Amino acid sequence: MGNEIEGDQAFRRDDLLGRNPEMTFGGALSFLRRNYSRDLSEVDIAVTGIPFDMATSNRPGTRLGPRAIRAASVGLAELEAYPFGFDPFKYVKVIDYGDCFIDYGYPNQAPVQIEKHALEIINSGTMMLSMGGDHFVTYPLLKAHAKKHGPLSLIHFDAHCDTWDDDGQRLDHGSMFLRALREEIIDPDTSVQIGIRTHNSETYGFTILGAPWVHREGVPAVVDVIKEVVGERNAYLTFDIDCLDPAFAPGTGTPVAGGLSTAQALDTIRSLGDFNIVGMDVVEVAPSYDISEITAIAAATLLHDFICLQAEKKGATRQPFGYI
Ligand SMILES: [Mn+2]
Repeated sequence: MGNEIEGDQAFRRDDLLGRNPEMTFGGALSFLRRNYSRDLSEVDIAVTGIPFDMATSNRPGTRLGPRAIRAASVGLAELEAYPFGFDPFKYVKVIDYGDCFIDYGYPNQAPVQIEKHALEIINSGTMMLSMGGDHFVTYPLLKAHAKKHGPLSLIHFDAHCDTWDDDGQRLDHGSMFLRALREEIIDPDTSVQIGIRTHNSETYGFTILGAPWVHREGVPAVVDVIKEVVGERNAYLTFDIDCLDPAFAPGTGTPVAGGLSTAQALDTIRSLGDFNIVGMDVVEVAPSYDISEITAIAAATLLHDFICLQAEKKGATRQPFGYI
């Protein structure tokens, strides 16, 4: 597995598995140093950026999220994965698929471009992990995934429920889950929203685990509820980085106090290995407001850990290092 090439694995490696030596401070920045490629044959997971932020209600800048997450991922691209204790790339073939092309002059075309980009990947049988972009991008991503898998359960981490009402036409990062519900591409009765701390007069049938509840009851209780509500169904995982407290994710457009810690979020994600999650995104990373890459590192780690869960499905087993 791998070969003896040193550096710039993003375009020099000739094997999708394994890792080669790389400078954390140099080299071409692909996600986790995986090969940049658009060849989906034999690929298990394609990671791709969706640099769209024209549906943002408050501070813009998430179009720069994918490149920041790629840069922050370098620290996770060496050593065995923690706390898993294995190299996920011995088990899963992962590529960096580059970014979805978005013409900023025609924002209304973006949903179609994003859905088409997603269908290219998932229709080949490859799992898609997306880096936003504002949270609106999840709407076309969900549409694409529902075309393949049927109506999906949503496992949704966020400070906001994103179910405010609109006219069905707006590009708005706060209304797309109500639209998705009305279009029956998600099923609220088997969906959970976690970390919410903004009021909405309607739940629309979602099970809502507010941030205060998560702090009081703890991560195992969160996982129990997800098990009960989502169960074995096909689910889509969407992680709005503003689910994390602004102390842990300052680099985002609509921060809200009182959120989850990065540790709570990672502990939760690391407990989702038994679910049938068909796709994932991490959205709303806005590097201009970030400090010392705090937010981008959290986003990169969430995606990295989800990849490790897929490696476990392919036979990798956790090798704990001390008490974990
Ligand atoms: Mn959101």
